Amino acid sequence: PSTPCLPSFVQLHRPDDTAVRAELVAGLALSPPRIAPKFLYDALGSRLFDAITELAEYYPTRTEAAIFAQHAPDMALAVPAGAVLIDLGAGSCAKAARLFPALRPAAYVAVDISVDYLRAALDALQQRHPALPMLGLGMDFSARLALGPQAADWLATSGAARLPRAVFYPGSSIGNFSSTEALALLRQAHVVCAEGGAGGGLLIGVDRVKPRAVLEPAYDDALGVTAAFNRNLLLNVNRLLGADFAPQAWQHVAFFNAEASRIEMHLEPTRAQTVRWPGGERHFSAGERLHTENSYKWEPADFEALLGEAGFGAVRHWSDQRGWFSVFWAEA
Ligand code: AVI
Repeated sequence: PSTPCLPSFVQLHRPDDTAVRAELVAGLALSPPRIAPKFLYDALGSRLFDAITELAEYYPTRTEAAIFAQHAPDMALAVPAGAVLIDLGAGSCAKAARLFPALRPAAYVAVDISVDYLRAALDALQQRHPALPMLGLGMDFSARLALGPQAADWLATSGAARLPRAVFYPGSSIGNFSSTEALALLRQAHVVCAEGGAGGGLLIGVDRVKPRAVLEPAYDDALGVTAAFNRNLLLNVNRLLGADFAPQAWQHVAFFNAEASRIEMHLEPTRAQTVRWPGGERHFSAGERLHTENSYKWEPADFEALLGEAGFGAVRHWSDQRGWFSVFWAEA
């Protein structure tokens, strides 16, 4: 019997503390001020997001899961078997793992900002799939997506260098980028696919435009979990910057901006206040909002056009009965 694989791990360049502080200070100095949504995801923020996906109001996760469950056999006809499955923002790796039986990948690359988050998940997954080579790749692909030479070496050693690549980007995480940023990321994903063997492509989940009455509660739930998720960003900024945000003095604001086709999340101070950190401060007048996230909602035709602009070819499209969410396979 062959020896079971052990997952490999590579951590690429991580922004240092000075760069992170500089990014936060620059965002706070803007008018209106903004903090990038990646700062929502410290350890507690990631748990709060997991809780959001369980909420009755938050339809995207379960709608996408139902699309994958229903159409996996059809997807398996489009996505080449024996590909390298490259999972962007893998987290617990659960979504990709559910697709292993249908897609039968030859190797699995789980990409997340930190390999520390991936370690336990990949170790457990490797136990369940002992013969599947697995790599945990730590990088902030929201800044730039490229696998890099260490991952290329690992693919070569695993005999996977010339296999087709299926980049997997579920959850409508692409919606947290503006169309310009999304296009840049999709172009980079296209390069990653094109560097593998023929037949590769991108399997991506995208949330769609729908009535405000459905969208807004999904981002402002009755239990206040999304409010806690949003306000927790202030605690993360306090830790990273040494700032003194008082989360109880900020309220969660979320609404659908129909003109821009996006949910906007903001934090609004309930009273005028000055926030201080070593070497700086920012005065907020009452009601002066801190913008923390956009979540773009796409019409399928517009998203298909974006895929084409990014260099992808033929596109397959699956949706749910209500037309709330879309999954696309776009050939490289
Ligand atoms: C991760 N991302 C796709 C979520 C979304 O729906 O935009 C983040 C989120 N923000 C508030 N609720 C969920």
